Amino acid sequence: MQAPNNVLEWIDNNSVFLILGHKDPDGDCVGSQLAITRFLNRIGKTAIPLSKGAFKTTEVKSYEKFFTKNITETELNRLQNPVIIVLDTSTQDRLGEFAYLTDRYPTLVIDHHIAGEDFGTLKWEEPSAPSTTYMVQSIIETKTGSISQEEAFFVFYGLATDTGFFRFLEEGSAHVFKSAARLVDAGISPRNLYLATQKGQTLKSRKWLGIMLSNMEILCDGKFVIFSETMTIRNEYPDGDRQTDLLYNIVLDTDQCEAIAAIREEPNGGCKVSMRSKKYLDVASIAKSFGGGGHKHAAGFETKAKLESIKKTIKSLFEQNCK
Ligand SMILES: [Mn+2]
Repeated sequence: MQAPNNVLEWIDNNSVFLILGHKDPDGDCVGSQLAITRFLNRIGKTAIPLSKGAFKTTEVKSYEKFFTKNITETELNRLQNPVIIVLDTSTQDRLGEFAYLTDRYPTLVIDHHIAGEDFGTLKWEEPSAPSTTYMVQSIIETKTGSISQEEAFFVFYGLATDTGFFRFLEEGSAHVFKSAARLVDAGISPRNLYLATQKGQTLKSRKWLGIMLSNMEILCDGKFVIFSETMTIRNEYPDGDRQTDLLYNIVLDTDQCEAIAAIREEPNGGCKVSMRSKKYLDVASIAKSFGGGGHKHAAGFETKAKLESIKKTIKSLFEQNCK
């Protein structure tokens, strides 16, 4: 992939960058923010990665220390003509508390999702890219012909986490492996990087898995599964002890399972619902009907409904697809 000329020129023409990502960052968000920061520093530019977090998951926790969490008016005024690069989101409200900065300074948006929102002074959206870091890698390589080991680590981090360590890639993705090969050539160890993604996992999280698995409700001979997480469970198992992706995958990887819904009770009495599907069920359209959103295979929504009542609704939606 070749980074577009107008993106490269934008980087050439500016020297002070505020690097933003979405709130509740994931591995790709953190990886792309830190890779581009290191790269801009390497070519003699100032780059400040900003993020309020929350750095909840083990995947991102250890990178929290690299981010600036607050920037004062005085600090902003001291910067010489700053510009903004937004990574891994193309909607302004996903930026959380730093969104106001994009009303103030010219903004370049780089993302592999297409939101269709009119946002940013300049926008590079590439839905065919497997991760935002993949796009950042092409900027780095197009501009300098090489990538540093540290930059390569952060790029690989985003690529590996967004592709489930390459498991989600389909036919025609040889170019992704070629890019990854260049990162390994730059000196990174995929094994060490995998261990880094698991850092901070607790034995208690395995007990949480056990509780969630023993409480799961199986519908349509295992085609659909519903998890319920009450406040009682949540209070006992803090965020760092919840391994939701692992839970979903353990179940979705079985022969029978097509989709799961995980209902989580919230302190306000309502619920958050996350859904995943494997092949055909479009969970995004279900989420949309409740005012949420997402992709065909991963979507979610929030509701004021109580756990038992939303569970009943989802049960009947799933059962309509039993066949
Ligand atoms: Mn991403």
